[in-house]
Amino acid sequence: MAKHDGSNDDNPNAQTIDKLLKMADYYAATGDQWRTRAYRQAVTALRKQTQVIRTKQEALALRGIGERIAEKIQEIVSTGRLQRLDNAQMDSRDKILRLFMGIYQVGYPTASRWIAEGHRTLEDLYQKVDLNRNQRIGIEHYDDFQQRIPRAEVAQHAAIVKKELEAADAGLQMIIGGSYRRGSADCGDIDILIFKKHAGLDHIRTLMMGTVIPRLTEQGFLKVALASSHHEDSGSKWHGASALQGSKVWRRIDLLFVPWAELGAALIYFTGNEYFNRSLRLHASRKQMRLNQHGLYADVMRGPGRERLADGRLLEGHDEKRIFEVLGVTYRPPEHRNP
Ligand code: DCP
Ligand code: MG
Ligand code: MN
Repeated sequence: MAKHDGSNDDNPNAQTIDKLLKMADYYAATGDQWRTRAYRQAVTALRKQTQVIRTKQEALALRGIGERIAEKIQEIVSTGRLQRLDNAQMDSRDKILRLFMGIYQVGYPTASRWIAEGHRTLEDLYQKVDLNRNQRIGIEHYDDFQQRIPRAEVAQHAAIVKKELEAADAGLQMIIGGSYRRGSADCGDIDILIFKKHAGLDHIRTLMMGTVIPRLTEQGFLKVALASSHHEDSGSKWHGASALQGSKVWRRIDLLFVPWAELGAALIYFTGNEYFNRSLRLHASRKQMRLNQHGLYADVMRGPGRERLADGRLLEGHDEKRIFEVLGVTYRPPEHRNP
């Protein structure tokens, strides 16, 4: 019924043609016009054949097929595969994986599931996948969130936060943490610790959620709140996005509410980097201590399966330098915490 449309189903070399066309597409996508044309020419030559072309010699005998492609034809017929094509497809899967994992809060499991479901572009995901709100915002602001933030701009965002902290309660204080505190010239996001002398978490949370964050939102600085991926964070962290007046670029901003008693441990945790934190925690556990973002503890009780039964006795939480001291580690200023 259908007219001949150039499809290869009835061609004895259909399998070979299919793989060579995929190679042509691959080279076209990489901008290699010379190889793209060579592969297309080889396909044209194969389509005219009424016999299966099995060997390099048979392929070379055809006009329009050179040495390298002739070898590939033999590889396809004898092994059923083409190594070079498998590699190219792996490369492109890798690229898509990286693209998808670049979406805020999207990790390997989700990204690879989307690829398995046949999605290849951010547009595909946006149109066809039942995304959660964070993922939708992550795609809408993909380029924004991928860009590093110049150090000076981090300071500008922080100054806006500081002004509202002071307006809400003269005692509220802040320190910019993360890569900024380590002295980076640019940052992936804006990390701010918020605390008040002698205040507990509830008091700070009430001021932040009741006053500071609503005000920063009303004035257009905070654009959106993003749900945390960790349940235990809820109540002590606020994740979202902010933008300077007149700028369309949204930045990722994390506000951490810190009890006065835990300031030192929170500073260590939120200053990082991740590897430095890991090495400090390892050091603590070797000394039968435990370090987390709330404090440094001794006599941690463990059950038969090494599961923690109790946090143990608090050794130090408030004083950052003192935590290093109790751990028996020479104090390292933030700029030297980049292992
Ligand atoms: N952190 C950690 N382990 C993680 C994630 C974070 O210990 N898996 C700590 C160390 C980080 C801090 O939290 O320094 C802030 O996290 P960020 O993801 O904001 O990382 P940085 O601020 O260090 O770097 P970036 O410039 O990419 O934001
Ligand atoms: Mg950061
Ligand atoms: Mn952060």
